[in-house]
Amino acid sequence: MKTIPVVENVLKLNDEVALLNRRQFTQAGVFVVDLIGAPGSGKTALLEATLKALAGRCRTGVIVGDPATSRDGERLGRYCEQVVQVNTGHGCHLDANQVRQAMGRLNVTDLDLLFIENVGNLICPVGFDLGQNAKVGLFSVSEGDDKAAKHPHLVLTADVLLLNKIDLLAYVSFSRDRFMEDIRHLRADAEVIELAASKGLIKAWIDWLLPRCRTR
Ligand SMILES: Nc1nc2c(ncn2[C@@H]2O[C@H](COP(=O)(O)OP(=O)(O)OP(=O)(O)O)[C@@H](O)[C@H]2O)c(=O)[nH]1
Ligand SMILES: [Mg+2]
Ligand SMILES: [Zn+2]
Repeated sequence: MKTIPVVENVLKLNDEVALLNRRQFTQAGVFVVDLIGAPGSGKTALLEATLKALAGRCRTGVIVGDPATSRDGERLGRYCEQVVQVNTGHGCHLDANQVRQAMGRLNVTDLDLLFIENVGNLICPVGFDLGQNAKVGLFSVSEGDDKAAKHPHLVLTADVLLLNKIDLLAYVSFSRDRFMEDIRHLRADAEVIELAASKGLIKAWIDWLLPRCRTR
């Protein structure tokens, strides 16, 4: 009987390109953060506040993925010279090759810290290695307190979890206890930082970031 070839690892090519990206980032001495969160959870707001807070302390760049528009790139370009927008069209995540192409438009050797704002989605961005040093999972209180439990792969693989929009806690039915209990159930050692990005309440996040990047 004829043997049908089976492709066992569809992510193999992605992983090979991610390895090249990681090597280049390491050589350049840049710390790379892959920021993953649902649409509207506040990824760009967090990066706006972060770039503002790090100005003069750390040389920053951003690769930002969205299906369409360069709106986030324009928002972030106000705070940082090196910004590249990637439009993914029908694609609901960034892959290592898109990041590699974007890297070609940046001077990574001039950066200490590179943020990758992934496409708003809590599912497949988690599975695509981009060559990052840290994967950051962003949730927000307006999405509901069940999102960590529903997206265990992000909780299990993120280096740190962020809970944004805590200024809205009084206005939405979000149980912080239930959210934390779900996370602890999946992973007792998970680190969770609370933020209100659009209000500039991001100090604990900056304290997490700074020791990880080379500062001037
Ligand atoms: N109240 C409040 N609103 C926030 C906060 N952070 C972000 N927002 C608002 O949430 C909305 C979405 O924020 P964005 O930063 O565009 O979200 P995003 O995750 O980048 O969205 P996509 O790129 O479209 O996936 C905007 O209206 C922000 O002003 C916060 O901490 N508190
Ligand atoms: Mg955004
Ligand atoms: Zn996808």
